[in-house]
Amino acid sequence: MPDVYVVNNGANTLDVARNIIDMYGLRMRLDSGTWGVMGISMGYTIGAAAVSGKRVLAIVGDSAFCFCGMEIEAICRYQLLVVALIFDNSGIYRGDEIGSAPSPTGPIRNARYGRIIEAFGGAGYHVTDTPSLTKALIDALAAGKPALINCLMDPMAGAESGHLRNLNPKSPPSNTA
Ligand SMILES: Cc1ncc(C[n+]2csc(CCOP(=O)(O)OP(=O)(O)O)c2C)c(N)n1
Repeated sequence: MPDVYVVNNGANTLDVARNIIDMYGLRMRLDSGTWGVMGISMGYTIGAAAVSGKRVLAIVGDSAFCFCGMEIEAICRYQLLVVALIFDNSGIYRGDEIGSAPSPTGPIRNARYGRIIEAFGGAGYHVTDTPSLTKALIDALAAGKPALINCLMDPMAGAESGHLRNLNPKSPPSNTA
């Protein structure tokens, strides 16, 4: 997508998008950098849209969005050319096992994030498969007004990001001799 800024935040959502989405211009892809700090996405998005006047596509995990989602109000107030695309697996890395009790740290299951932007006059989409995601994205980018696409995913999609546990210090073996 030449001429569209991409902002990216999340864990798997960040890792995968980083690897597969091409960049067509210098500094047209903004993300949280090495340590993946959550909550930067809507601020970076507003900055990129306000300064450049160009369209901005923010691709974010549902947890990442929850850190800063109310900025959608500012995006609508200033009528910025922003499309927020939420990859909603109802979890951090991944959602809960089907049938299990909801984890206290994972975002709410089956949320309707599209309704947040509708409250402020933007366009909300709710999609559950690839063809409807493609159509919503094309329509939203063409519409020239703030939009939010909630892409509901399989909660089992995803893995621990970065395998950071491999880097944690390990206790020495206990000396029982
Ligand atoms: C400020 C801050 N708090 C907490 C974390 C820990 N953290 C790492 S990834 C993540 C959320 C990832 O879930 P999501 O955004 O839904 O992306 P997914 O992996 O599901 O695609 C959190 C809370 C962090 N990186 N930054």
